[in-house]
Parts: sequence; C-alpha cells; structure tokens
Amino acid sequence: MRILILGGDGYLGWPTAMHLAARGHEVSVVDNFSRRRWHLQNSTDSLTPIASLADRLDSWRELTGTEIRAFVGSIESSEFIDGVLAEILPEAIIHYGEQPSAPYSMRSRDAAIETQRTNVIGTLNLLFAIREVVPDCHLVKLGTMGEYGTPNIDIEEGFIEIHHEGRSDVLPFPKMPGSLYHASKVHDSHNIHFACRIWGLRSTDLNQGVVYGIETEESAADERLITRFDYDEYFGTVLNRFCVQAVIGHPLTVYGEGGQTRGFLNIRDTLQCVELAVANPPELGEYRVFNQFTEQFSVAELAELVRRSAAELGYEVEVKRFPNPRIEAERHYYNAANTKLRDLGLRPHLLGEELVRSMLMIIARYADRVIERAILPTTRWRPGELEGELPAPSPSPQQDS
Ligand code: NAD
Ligand code: USQ
Repeated sequence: MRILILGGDGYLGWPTAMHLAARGHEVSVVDNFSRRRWHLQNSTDSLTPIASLADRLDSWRELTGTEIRAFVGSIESSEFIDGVLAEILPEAIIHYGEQPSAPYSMRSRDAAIETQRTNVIGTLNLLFAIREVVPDCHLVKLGTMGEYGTPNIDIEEGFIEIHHEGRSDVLPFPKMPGSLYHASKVHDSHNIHFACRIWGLRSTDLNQGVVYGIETEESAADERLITRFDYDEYFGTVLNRFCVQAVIGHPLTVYGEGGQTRGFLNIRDTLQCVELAVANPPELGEYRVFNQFTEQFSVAELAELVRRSAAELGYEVEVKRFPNPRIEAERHYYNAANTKLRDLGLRPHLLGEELVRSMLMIIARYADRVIERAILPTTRWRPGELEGELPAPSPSPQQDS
C-alpha cells in the first residue's frame, strides 16, 4: 500500500516507517522537526544519539535497498499538506504528527496554545486535505487513553450504550482529559468523528496508552537507525524515565501516592497495532476507536519492577515519592477494555523483568549523555503549589473499588 506517516521523524513515527517499509509498503514520511526544536529550546536531548532524518533515510536505503521518501513541512500548512497528498495519493495516513507531551502543554499559556494549534488545527487541516484530495484514504490517528480520564466505571472502546428515561443509544464514551494536551486529543476525536459522519471519510482513532521501550526489529539492526528516547520532564514517559533514573543512580520520581493506573504497551506493539489498523480499514463513513494498550500498571508497581530488575544488574535503586506536580487522581478505579486489536490478531509483548533489564542495558551504553538537570519536574498543573518530598510509596497501593 501507499502509506504516508505524519511525524515520521519521531519516537514512534520513525520505527513505524521502517517497519512498514520492511513489509513491502511504499512509505513516505512528513515532519517539521518541531520535536527536535522543542529539545533545543529546553537545552535537552534524546538519550540516544539520533541521526538527522536525511542520514537515517540514506542508512535505510544503504542497508535495505528500499526507499522511504521524506517531505519536510508542517501539517498546519494547507498548501504543503495538499501538495504532499496529491503527490503520494496515500491509501492510508498514519498521523503521529502532534505535540505529544502533557507537561509541555501545561507549562505556560504559550505552550498550551501552541499544543492546541499544532494538534487541533493540524488535524482539522489534514481532514480538509483528505476530503479534497484523497477522500477514500484511511486516516489512522493516534489518540490517547488519557482522553477518557479515570472515571469510576469501566472504560469502553470509544462508545458506550446509554439507557436514559426509557430510551437508549450508543454514544461516544464521556471524556475527562487530564491536561491541555489530552484535551487537544479529545477535540481531534470530535473533529474526526464529524468528518466521518458528515463528509463520509473513514478513520481509526487509536486511543493509545503510555509507550515504553527503545528497540524494534528494524532499529536494532544498525545503530544509525535507532529511534529517539526521551527521559526529561516534558517528553519522557514514566517507565522510560524510571529506567534512565535507575541507571544513573537518580531516585525514581514517583509522583504523589503512585496509585495512578494507566494502560501501557511496548513500542513493538505500537507498530503491530498500526499495521493491523492499516490492514483492516473501516468502511467509508465509519469512525471507529480502538484502545491501544496491552496491560495496566500503577506508577508504584512500575517503580518496584524497575527497582527489582535493576537490582539483578547490580544497581541499587531508591524509590522516592515526590509531590505530584499534576492534578490527577492518585488512587482510583481503572478498568479499560482493549479487545478490538487483539481480535484483529495483536500478539502483545508483555512487560517483565527481562524486558526492563534489556532496556537498562541499552540505556547504560548512553548513560554519559544524560542531562540530569532535565529530570525533576518544574511544571505545575496549578502553578504556585507544592515543594519538598514525601516519604517512600508502598509498592502496591490499594485501588478504590
Ligand atoms: P514525537 O514527538 O516523538 O513524534 C511526533 C513527531 O511529529 C515529531 O517528530 C514532530 O517533529 C512531528 N510534528 C509535530 N507537529 C508537527 C506538524 N505540525 N507538522 C509536521 N510534523 C509535526 O512523539 P511520539 O511519542 O512519537 O508520539 C507520536 C504520537 O503518538 C503523538 O500524537 C502522541 O500524542 C501519540 N501518543 C504517544 C504515546 C507515547 O507514549 N509516546 C502514547 C499515546 C499516544
Ligand atoms: N509519573 C510519575 N513520575 C514521573 C513521570 C510520570 O509518577 O516521573 C506519572 C504521572 O503523574 C502520570 C503517569 O505517571 O500519572 C503517566 O505519566 P506519563 O508522563 O508517562 O504519561 P502522560 O503524561 O499521560 O503522557 C504519555 C505520552 C502521551 C500519551 C499518554 C498516554 O507522553 O503522548 O498520550 O502517555 S495516556 O497516559 O494513556 O493518556
């Protein structure tokens, strides 16, 4: 298939491009390098020494004999994105090209506006471009489990049957995003659903959980193909951060009670999931939602797993509770459905000590690149609150039932 990957220079976009190209698809990528710019502005960097996009593409061609085409520009530009779609005529578009960080979106008014403009306007612009240039194309959009928040009921996959005053309907599952980043994904979902209902486009909204991991089959083949790996307060996700902290002897930064529970998945499973979505497109006019995660963990459980796994390698790891910079439930009910991707054939790589140890060993190779100043959180969801440290968390906090 002709597949266009938006955000193809990113943590997930680059491995996805290689994965699909290796399976014989005709792959092109779009990126405007804003993620590299955000790091530059913060004086932070990826732990892994990533090559420029042009060098990665050259290495890929040299190693595999296949071509991945690149277009440098922003999804927010109508002229640019219309031109790319007209040139490629993609049958599927995988849309990763957004500002992906919750803390970044909460750090200032400017960052919040930048996040919502990039994400909401970028996606709206893309929807118009699809409608005008490739209306049959399947949009596979990366949403997030955080769109749902942490309701005190089971989370369904996108829709819920509601009975009210003697009548019933299947309606979008209620949303309660926990940051202005997560809110941008809710707005995207509404706009995409609208474009399917009213214009007859087709889309799969992948409500993805938190991703962990470094290597994929293709990136492990040669160091020049490695993907970015972030651990800083803005762009590092929790398990990736804990693994880096363990290697450099920094206390694991558990926020608050550590009972925050989320869906997680291995980066290798992200690739499997988007491939399954692309291979099984919805009908024209259909908007469907898959919850894309394989397992649920609390933050404290992850900290304990990292501590145990690191101990096997001789690292002595301290787990510390830090005042939570976010406003979020720290002890809550969480039970989310995730059967649709499994029904399509997803075979999860589950998280265990061996996987964590393999991450720790890769991280150790680059430990001298860690910028320690970037680890502790400075952005507060409610500015002006909190300072100091709390006592160590219990490994398995109780969930409210
Ligand atoms: P990333 O920042 O590494 O990748 C996003 C890429 O998109 C970057 O290379 C960036 O330069 C590019 N980009 C941003 N705005 C753009 C624009 N306007 N035009 C062109 N390119 C643009 O992030 P990631 O971790 O790979 O996440 C990819 C997607 O998956 C994001 O939409 C994110 O919200 C979503 N997601 C990520 C995770 C996770 O844990 N990493 C979990 C759930 C959902
Ligand atoms: N957390 C800690 N300590 C840390 C970092 C995080 O306790 O050092 C906690 C947070 O408070 C939160 C949980 O871990 O409760 C997850 O935080 P995170 O930074 O790993 O994930 P999040 O901010 O939710 O965002 C990430 C990605 C985002 C994606 C989302 C999926 O950056 O792109 O959309 O995961 S989900 O969480 O399911 O919405």
